[in-house]
Amino acid sequence: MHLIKTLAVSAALATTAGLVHADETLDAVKGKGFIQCGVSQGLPGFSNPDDQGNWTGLDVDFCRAMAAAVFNDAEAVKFTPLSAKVRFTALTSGEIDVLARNTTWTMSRDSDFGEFVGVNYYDGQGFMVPKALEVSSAIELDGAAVCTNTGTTTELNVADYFRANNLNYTVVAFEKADEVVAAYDAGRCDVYTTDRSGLAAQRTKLSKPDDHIVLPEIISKEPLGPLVRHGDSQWGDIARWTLNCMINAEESGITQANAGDMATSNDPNIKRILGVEGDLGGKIGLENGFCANVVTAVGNYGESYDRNVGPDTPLKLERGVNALWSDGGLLYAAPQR
Ligand SMILES: N[C@@H](CCC(=O)N[C@@H](CS)C(=O)NCC(=O)O)C(=O)O
Repeated sequence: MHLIKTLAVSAALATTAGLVHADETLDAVKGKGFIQCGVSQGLPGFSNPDDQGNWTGLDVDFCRAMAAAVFNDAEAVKFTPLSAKVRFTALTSGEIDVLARNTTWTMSRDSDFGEFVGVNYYDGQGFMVPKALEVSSAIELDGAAVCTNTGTTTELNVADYFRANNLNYTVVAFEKADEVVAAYDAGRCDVYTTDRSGLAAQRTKLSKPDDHIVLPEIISKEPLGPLVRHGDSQWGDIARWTLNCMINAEESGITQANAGDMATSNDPNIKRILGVEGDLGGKIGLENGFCANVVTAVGNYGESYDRNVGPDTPLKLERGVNALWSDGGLLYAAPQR
């Protein structure tokens, strides 16, 4: 009797203590007709608005892919630009449904703020300096003024790096990324440090990009990926399998152009990925053809990579560790079966 009462009380407390989001994001999203996706305030290649407010980028494609998975409409998504500092509160408060914003998966974030569903870009932190500084290694940066963003792993890693190497430095930190770029461009600091993909992106905004070099050191692991709130495993599954779908599609040769034709393939794996066989979509509250809808609307992971950050874009990032495992990279999605 006592036990039953205690359980009833804790269930009531759990509800009032904010677990109200559990298992209801999909319903809420369907009710309003779109996904609210938290993105950066403007990071070319990842999430960046043009003059008309049209967003593009690898993270934006992930948001659109989720919209295609849920609504078969990649436009059924709205974007909330967030600074690094406020991004997690936006997720935990319910302001956004998913955060796809060059966010590093760490243990404390995974426990404090939400559930990371995978990695859409494997990165590491680097340093950019003006060529005029005549520095060729980070180890020569003793006494440097370092420009960076607040609320990031970047701040923490740079502190670790300088401490571990007995180097002194001063931080020049801003909440807005464009303020960091402006300060560095104006010579208010000697070094710009962030994820290497971020350096490639922000470099395009400098007044003379060719006057700067990225130093060889990679001082951290930055597995960047989307996350959802804790406590809603169905919504987490939808996000996770949207990402896995894009990676598995690339591995199986399914592209934006051929996704329709591939439905008639004899390959059972391709049939399952496209939902022509099996009921995998239904298991997570979606249509069985959710992945076909994703690839038709947005393309596979490699297509999104090439379009947004690859060698033919201003960021010029080689696939490197972001290649499929079968090509020697780290991208390895769990099977759709
Ligand atoms: N991956 C790191 C850094 C993320 C970060 O916020 N980087 C800055 C510098 S590249 C940024 O996204 N700026 C773009 C913006 O705030 O719009 C983290 O998760 O803490």
